[in-house]
Amino acid sequence: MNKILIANRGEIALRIMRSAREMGIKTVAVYSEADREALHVRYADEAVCIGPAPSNQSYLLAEKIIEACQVTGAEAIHPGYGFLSENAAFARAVQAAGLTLIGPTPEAMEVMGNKLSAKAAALRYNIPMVPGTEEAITDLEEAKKRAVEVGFPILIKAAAGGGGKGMRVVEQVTDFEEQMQLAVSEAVSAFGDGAVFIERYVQSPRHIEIQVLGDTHGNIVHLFERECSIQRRHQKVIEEAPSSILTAEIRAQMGKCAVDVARAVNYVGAGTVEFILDENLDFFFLEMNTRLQVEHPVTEMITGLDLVKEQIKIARGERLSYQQEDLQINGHAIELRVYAEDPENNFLPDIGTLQTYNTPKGNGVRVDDGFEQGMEIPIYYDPMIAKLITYGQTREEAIHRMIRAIDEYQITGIQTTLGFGRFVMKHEAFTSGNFDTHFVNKYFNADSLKNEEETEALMAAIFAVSALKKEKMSGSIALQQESTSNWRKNRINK
Ligand code: MV4
Repeated sequence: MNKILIANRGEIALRIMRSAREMGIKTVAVYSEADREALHVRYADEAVCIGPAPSNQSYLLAEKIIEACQVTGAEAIHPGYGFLSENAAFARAVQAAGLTLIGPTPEAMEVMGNKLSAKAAALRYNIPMVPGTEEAITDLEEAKKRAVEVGFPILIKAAAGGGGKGMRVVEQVTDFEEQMQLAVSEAVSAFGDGAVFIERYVQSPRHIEIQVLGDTHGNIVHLFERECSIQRRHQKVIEEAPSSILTAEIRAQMGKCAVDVARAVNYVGAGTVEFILDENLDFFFLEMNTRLQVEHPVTEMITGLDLVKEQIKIARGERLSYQQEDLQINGHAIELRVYAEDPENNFLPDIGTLQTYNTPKGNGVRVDDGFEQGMEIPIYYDPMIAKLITYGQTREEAIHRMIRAIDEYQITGIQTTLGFGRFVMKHEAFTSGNFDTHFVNKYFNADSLKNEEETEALMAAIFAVSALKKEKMSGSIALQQESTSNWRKNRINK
């Protein structure tokens, strides 16, 4: 494999290219008209424009991407996450064109792309699952009987949904019929597939996922867990590895289950098996994501592996160079997704130019980003600016390092989730490890960042006054002080 094409943009395209370059592999970028000046285009050895800004006219066009391979002589495609990364039809088209997809087989994508077929595959290996229906609901009365058996509240899920889309909580049996009809028509319009099923609703779950790697020789290992319980509206904001709640025993059990789920579809490549953990520390399989995930860096930090290099080696047909017993957790890592969103305004996406953009540096800090100062955040794509990852020997050290890194991060021109990250890092529920997926709703509101801002504003005022005093004493020092007070002012915008 001498040359690979990266069918993605932003931080993940850069991140993949960096690993490829370290392996002596040439890289080809593809880009839309909105990304002409993007860093991933500049970083690649070659770049091909594949269409206008909207992703359905560029990054989602399978033919354009395959054509770009043929034009440049790229032999393999890394799809990153999102876009075409879990599209079985794309995986088939890549194969048919005589190219290699750095990822799982189309068959594995298909089975895991539907929650009911995913559960059916997992059932063959006796994986714990939330009580509910194992098939799509066809008979309303039968379903209602099952719901009563399972016990309310229950959750209606769309088989074709994923990542929280198409879910509905039903509190009591008298609401069942109405909610069921709404769920089906929603599923039809959102996914073109009205298949729905029910599960008992786990009220205060923690979201824990296991990273797996499978090679083309039938070897499958897991790389332990990531916890992603701090999310809002099904969008993860903070992830960490390991989880603060798992015991070594549960970790081993979950790991084994994840490997079995992967084995059920002869999984090849990097994948993630998602579980929820209830108050009794019982865990249940939910779904499998057949791609490299946004939050993969925390796993890299605690295992010392480069997941993209592993993916490439697997795609080249190499065997995994380690067994499960060789792998261990070292230290603790936390990731904060820095979104161009305003936490004080219901996390509304914020658009604009990165007037100031300075990333934190130093020991144990990793920033995966795709922007530079002066660049505009395009409105066409995901509003994630960067991933800020900190590593420490202990969870406490990783948290303190995250706070330090957030304080160093300077972004002006747009609102970001940095201040929200600081709020979480300092919150007792998070530091004690006593939290669940309802953290944001339970503890965070628009006023949560107010106190912090007032302190910062006060500090800025003190700086300004002292600058003014010094200005009276000497004109030359005043200039220096003025820049300090500006920096303070910028910090308030975070
Ligand atoms: C659940 C659940 C509770 N009970 N299933 C959300 C994402 C998708 N992968 C599955 N998800 C969930 N499935 C049962 N039976 C809780 C979640 C869930 C969640 C639900 C509501 C609000 C936020 C959530 C965050 C993580 C998981």
